[in-house]
Amino acid sequence: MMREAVSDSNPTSSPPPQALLERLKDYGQEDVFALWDELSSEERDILVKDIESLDLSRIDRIIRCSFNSQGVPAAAIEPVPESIVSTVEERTMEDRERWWKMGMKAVSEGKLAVLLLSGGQGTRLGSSDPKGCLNIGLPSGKSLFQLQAERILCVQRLASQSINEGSKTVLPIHWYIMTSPFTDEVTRKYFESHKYFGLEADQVTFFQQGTIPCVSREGRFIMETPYRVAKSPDGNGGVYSALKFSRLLEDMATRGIKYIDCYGVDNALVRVADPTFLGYFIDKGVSAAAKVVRKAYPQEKVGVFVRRGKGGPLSVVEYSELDPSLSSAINQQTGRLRFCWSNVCLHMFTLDFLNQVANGLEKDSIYHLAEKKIPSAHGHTSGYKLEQFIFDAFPYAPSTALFEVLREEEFAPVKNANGSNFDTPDSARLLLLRLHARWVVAAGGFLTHSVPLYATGVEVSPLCSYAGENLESICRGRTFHAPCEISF
Ligand code: UD2
Repeated sequence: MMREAVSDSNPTSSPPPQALLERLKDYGQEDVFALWDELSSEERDILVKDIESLDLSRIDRIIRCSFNSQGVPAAAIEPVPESIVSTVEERTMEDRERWWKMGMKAVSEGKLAVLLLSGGQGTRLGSSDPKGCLNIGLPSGKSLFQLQAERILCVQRLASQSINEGSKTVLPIHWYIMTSPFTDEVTRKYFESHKYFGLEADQVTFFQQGTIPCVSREGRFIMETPYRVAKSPDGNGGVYSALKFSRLLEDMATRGIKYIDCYGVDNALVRVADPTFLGYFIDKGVSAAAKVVRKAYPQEKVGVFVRRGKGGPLSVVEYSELDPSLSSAINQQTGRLRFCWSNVCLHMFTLDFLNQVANGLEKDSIYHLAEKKIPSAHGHTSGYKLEQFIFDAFPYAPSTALFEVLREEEFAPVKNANGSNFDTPDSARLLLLRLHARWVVAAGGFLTHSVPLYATGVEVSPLCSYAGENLESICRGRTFHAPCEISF
C-alpha cells in the first residue's frame, strides 16, 4: 500500500522530538520549545537543528560554573610587583638592540606567528563592518588591516636583510586571523579583494571563534526568535578553544612556530610581529608576556594587571569588573594610580603555553557574564552574554613578564565613533600622524606644519619604516607638505 505523503498541514499536531525535549529538561532549558505550537513545520526544523547544533552538556557546565563563580568573592588583588615590569625608563639602547637582533633571528628562522583577534562587533563604532576594514582617514586611506599587513611585510623584509645581507628571503610570517560569524565573510572577501595587501594568500589562515547562547538572569537560553536561540561570540578568550578545535595548534607545530604574537585589531599603532618584544620575550624565557602602558586616568576602559592575593598569579581585571574605588586608588609613595599597568591587548605566548591553556581554560569553564539588553522574541531582554577574555590565560602561566611601551608610540585604540571624547578614528589618526611627524623630523626631514587637531599630516608607509628606522635616505633635507604618505 502506498504511504501517503506526510503533509504536515496541521503542524500543531506533532509534539517536539521527545528525546531532544528530555535532554533539554535535563539542563532546565525546555522553555526553548515554549512556542512550539505556534511554529510552522519549517520553523520547527530550524529550531530542532539549532538545538542539535549546541553542545548542551558543555554549555550547561559553562553556565553553572560561571554563575557559581559569581558568588565567590574574588581573592584580594594587589598591584603587580615592579620587578616583573620592564620599564621604558630602565631600558638601555643596548637592551633594545640585543632584543631586536634576537627577535629578528627568531623571525628569520620561522619561529614567530601572528594571531589577530578580529571577531568583535564594531557596535561602539556604529559600523557593521569588521573593525579591521576601517579607514581612519590617513592620507593613504589605508585600513587597519592594510596597516597591519604592511607591518608584517616590513618585518619580513628587515629579517631578510638581517641574515647574510638579504641574500635569501625568510619564510613568510604566518598570520592567523580569528573571526566570528559577525565578521568572517566580510573579512575574507576584504582580504581577497585587496590581494592580501601584498602578502601570500597561503600565509594567512582565517578561523572562526565559537558562539554561546545568551542567557537570562536565571541561566535560561534567551530566544532571539521563536525558533532560534540568541547567541553571541564567546569572547576573545574563545581563541584558545577555537585554535584547539580547528587543529591550528598542530598547524603551528608543523610550521615550526614557537612564539605567537597576539593582538587586538583596533589599535592603529600596533607593532605587529614586533622583533624587540619578541627578543625580550625569548630573553626572559617566559610562557606569556604582555605589553603594558601606564593607565591614563582611573576610568580608562582598559584592563589592569594585578596579582591575586599575596604572591598569587598574575591576572588582569577588566575595566568592567574593577571596583571604582580600586581604579582610583593612589600609591602614596609614587603618587601614581595603585593599579597603573594597563592591558592593551598586546600579548606574546609560547606555543607550548597555548596548548596548555586550550585544555586548562576548557576544564574550568568559567566565563565572564556581561550584562546586556539582548534582542529577543519578546523585545530587548535583560540577560548575559558569556565570554572568555584572552588574558584569562595569564593565571595559568608558569612564568610571565610585562613590557612597558609608550602609549604615543604603540597604543591608539579605535573604539568609538568620531565625535566621542576618546578612542575614535580621529584620535587614532592624530596619534599616528604625530608619531610619524617625529620620525620624519628625527630623520632630518622638514614639515611645513605641525599636525592640527583632527586634520591631516605626513604619514610614513609601514613598507618604508617599521618604527622610524631607515628614513634618513628618504627624508634628509626634504620638506614634506601635508597631506602626504612617504613610501618607497
Ligand atoms: C579590550 C581589552 C581591554 C583593553 C582594551 C584596550 C580584552 C578582553 N579587553 O577591551 O583590557 O586592552 O581592549 O583597547 O581584551 N574580540 C574578538 N572576539 C570577541 C570579542 C572581541 O576577537 O568575541 C577582539 C576584538 O575584535 C578586538 C579585541 O578582541 O580586536 C578587543 O575586543 P573589544 O574591543 O571588545 O575589547 P574592549 O575594547 O572592551
